[in-house]
Amino acid sequence: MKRRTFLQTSGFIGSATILKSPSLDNTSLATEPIIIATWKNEKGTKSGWDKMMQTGRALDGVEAGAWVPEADPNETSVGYGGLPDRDGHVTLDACIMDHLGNAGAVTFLEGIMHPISVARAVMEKTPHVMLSGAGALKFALDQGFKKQNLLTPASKKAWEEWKKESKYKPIVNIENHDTIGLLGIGKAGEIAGACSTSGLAYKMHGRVGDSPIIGGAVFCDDEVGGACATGLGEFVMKTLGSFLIVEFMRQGMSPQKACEEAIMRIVKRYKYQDFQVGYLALNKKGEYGAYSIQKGFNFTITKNGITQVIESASYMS
Ligand code: SD4
Repeated sequence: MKRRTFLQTSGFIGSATILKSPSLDNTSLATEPIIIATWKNEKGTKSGWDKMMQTGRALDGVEAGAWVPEADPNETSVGYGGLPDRDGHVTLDACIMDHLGNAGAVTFLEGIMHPISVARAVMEKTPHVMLSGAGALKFALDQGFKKQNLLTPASKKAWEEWKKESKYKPIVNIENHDTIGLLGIGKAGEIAGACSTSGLAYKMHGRVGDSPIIGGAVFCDDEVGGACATGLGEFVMKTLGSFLIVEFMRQGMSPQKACEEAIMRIVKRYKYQDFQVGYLALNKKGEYGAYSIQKGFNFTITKNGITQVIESASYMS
């Protein structure tokens, strides 16, 4: 029996849809719609904004924002064109979370251009939060996603160059990595978040980073706000950064202060700082903040249809 048929006959789809169907009527209007993303992602936030203006929903906005780098062959950290692992496989991690606390994620997924939409399907159409590897691919295919080769000639060439030296050190280049993390506030004032990546270039086969981890790369709580992460995922995972930031904001910290405290948690606990982590936070008033370990982290905002790229403050000057 196909998994989809199983879910339908077992009643999972029906019950999941009822439980998870977002109703925007009961959220208090706190702010103007806004969409914010890690790195220089103007096309992503703009496209997410446009989608959000059509449907009103933050969840649609953050998903549509992620589609842009996922489909862009020149973005070497996300989806199509992503740099492969050390064995030449482009493996994808993504997650999404809505204002009701529903969440979906995929890890170690190969051959699907839009992992963010598979993550959303996991959230909306299964009783689970996360599907991985072959199981995630099977679910995606059952849902109608098409399998394709995501390793572009340029990324293959870069990998072949890398193989000549094959030094395995998980360097996250400070300027040139573009995992997309997004936070949005929709027309009813509700918050949602998403993240999509092909992970660290030349990682070990099977390595999964923070990007599909709810509470790691993304966390939202509609009473407080949301946070998302980029950079060396191992440190985001070990400190559960996005969850931590939302909890700091719950205690009254501004988004800026909360990002700073979460970065300091990493800096203090793991004494060395030769890697990058960047955090972005948005509270329900529409205030945002960002902070990173190294210089060079920036983020993009679209609000009132106007898009801006802003340089983040950082711990290392
Ligand atoms: C990871 N956090 O897989 C991701 C990498 C990243 O921009 O953010 N790259 O660890």
